[in-house]
Amino acid sequence: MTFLRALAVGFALAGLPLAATADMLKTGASVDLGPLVISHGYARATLPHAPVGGGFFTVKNTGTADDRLIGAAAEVAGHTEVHEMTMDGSVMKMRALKDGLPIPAGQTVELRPGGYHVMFMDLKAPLKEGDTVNVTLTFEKAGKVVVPLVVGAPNAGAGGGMGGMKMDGGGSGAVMPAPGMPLTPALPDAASAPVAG
Ligand SMILES: [Cu+2]
Repeated sequence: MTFLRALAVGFALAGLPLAATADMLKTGASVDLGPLVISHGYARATLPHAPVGGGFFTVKNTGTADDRLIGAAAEVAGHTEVHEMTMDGSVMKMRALKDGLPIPAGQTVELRPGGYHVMFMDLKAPLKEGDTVNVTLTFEKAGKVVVPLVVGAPNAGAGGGMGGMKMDGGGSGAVMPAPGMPLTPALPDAASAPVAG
């Protein structure tokens, strides 16, 4: 394995963008739920035996009342959580939003790599590029809706976000190491590779 190839593999494992892929990003159909419009749904393909995967979409609240995303579920996962990812210095951290994700009236909230996302935990099977994953979202006021997420490349959605570029490269599926699944085996340099943006 050449160094460049090894580096590429390392980047893929780390969820870092190899190249701008925004133009190729396929997303699911828009879904209406009362005053909410949920669109641009996609997920990232996962490696075999990867325990977790990330899902992303945009929620527009066209109403006059605030709402809140309080839950998510998918058949592909043992359980699904709504997460927030933030940068603590150069370290990516994420946590479950115990009080849900606010969707303020008149505003649009984007779930994207490096930011808010739904996290599929205890995956029953890998998320395969080209497949569609249906995620059931529960909103505090609007209720439940099924949203299709088109599975893209492992780095789908990287590098094309609007604003908040410093968070790009946050492969949500890659920052929750599981036992026996090193993120960047034998690639110490990958850990310090610059984050795009
Ligand atoms: Cu997460």
